[in-house]
Amino acid sequence: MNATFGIDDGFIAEQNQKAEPWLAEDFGHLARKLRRRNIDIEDLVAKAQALQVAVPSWGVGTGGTRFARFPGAGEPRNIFEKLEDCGAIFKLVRSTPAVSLHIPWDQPDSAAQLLEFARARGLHFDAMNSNTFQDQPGQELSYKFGSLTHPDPAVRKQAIEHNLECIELGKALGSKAHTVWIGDGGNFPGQQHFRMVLERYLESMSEIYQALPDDWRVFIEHKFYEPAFYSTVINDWGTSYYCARELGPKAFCLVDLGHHAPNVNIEMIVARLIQFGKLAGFHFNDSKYGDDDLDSCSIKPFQLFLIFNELVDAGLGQVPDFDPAYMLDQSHNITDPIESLMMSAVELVRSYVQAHLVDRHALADAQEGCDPLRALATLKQAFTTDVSPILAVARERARGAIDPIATYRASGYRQRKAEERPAKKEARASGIV
Ligand code: LRH
Ligand code: MN
Repeated sequence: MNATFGIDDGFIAEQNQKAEPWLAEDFGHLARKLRRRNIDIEDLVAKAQALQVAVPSWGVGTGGTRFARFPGAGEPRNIFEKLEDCGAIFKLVRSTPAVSLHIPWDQPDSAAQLLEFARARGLHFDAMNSNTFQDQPGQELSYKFGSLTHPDPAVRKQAIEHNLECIELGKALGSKAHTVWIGDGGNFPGQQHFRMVLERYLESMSEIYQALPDDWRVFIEHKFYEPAFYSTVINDWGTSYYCARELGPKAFCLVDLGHHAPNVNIEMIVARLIQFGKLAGFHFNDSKYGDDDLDSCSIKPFQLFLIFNELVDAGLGQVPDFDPAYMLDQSHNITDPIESLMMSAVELVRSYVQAHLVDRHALADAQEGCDPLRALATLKQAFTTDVSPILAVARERARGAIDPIATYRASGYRQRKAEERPAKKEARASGIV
């Protein structure tokens, strides 16, 4: 692969110089404010640097809806160009060293070559993702009426084998987890026997479970609807939890924030899955209506803070084997995906650091003292604390950008990629998908 443009540390340091004076002032001021709360700001910088988030390989290309997709300039055309963009994001925000692959979208010719390419950019591979919600060219049997729960055992076998291939590839790439999301369900009352299809799901998943190496985990991802619009086999956390328990200690429940009906109390679902020892981790995004896959923290920032409040409380409470996977799963239809992913990664770290600002003694006091307003005020004090200087210092000390978006735009990365990656002629749309 011939040399391509990349953002170098020198350029980032140069851009940071402009911002250092005001950052030092803001950081000093915040340090004094937090000291009054007996909080050492350096502890929070360390926390900010500790949070690691995985970027979805499918998130660096422009997303779309069934109505249209408006490709941007310099779209990545293959997994290597996707990793290049993930590398640029990591260079600037320093909290995204992991990439989650989706198979077969990212199927490499050589796993070793892909691993080397990733490592050269400081990247490693997080959970693998299988795909039995689309039919691939040349695929023998269709997933039109389901995959792991399809009435035809041959289709279920085909879907199981695909998942086993994903795990084999993941082993070669150093991944330690496999995410299974299936769109199986029905569009009509009577189309599926609800109890039968769940039995079939467990039968199929137990074959996938058996193939897991000892140090791997399988993540079950529930979703309340879409692509099925009447019933979905794995539709909520309760069904996911039941299946994870039935499958065994290596099975866990993945919470994609957009996979819940509006106004569902997701932070309480997180607390339950933590308590039951079955929280796999997250696909972070935001939404207003359905599975909108909007940028994390763009619609409901307080909800994201409340979720991290549960995670930090569990972490401080030394909940055994508490090791949730943090992944973004977003679709960027109108923004530069790199900018959206950087801003989302920054907002996850922000919510995590703010959750460490919660005065847990005061909160417990208010809870046990039946003082709801004081409890809310204790959370709000943390949520309304502007921790931006901490996040910027954490990035800068890790040779990242104080202002990732401004530095990215100043680098001209997107324009350079537009030159390096001439756009493929898009076929004329022939109707809505
Ligand atoms: C399903 C989902 C799943 C992925 C896909 C790209 O809505 O969240 O995690 O496989 O999006
Ligand atoms: Mn998801």
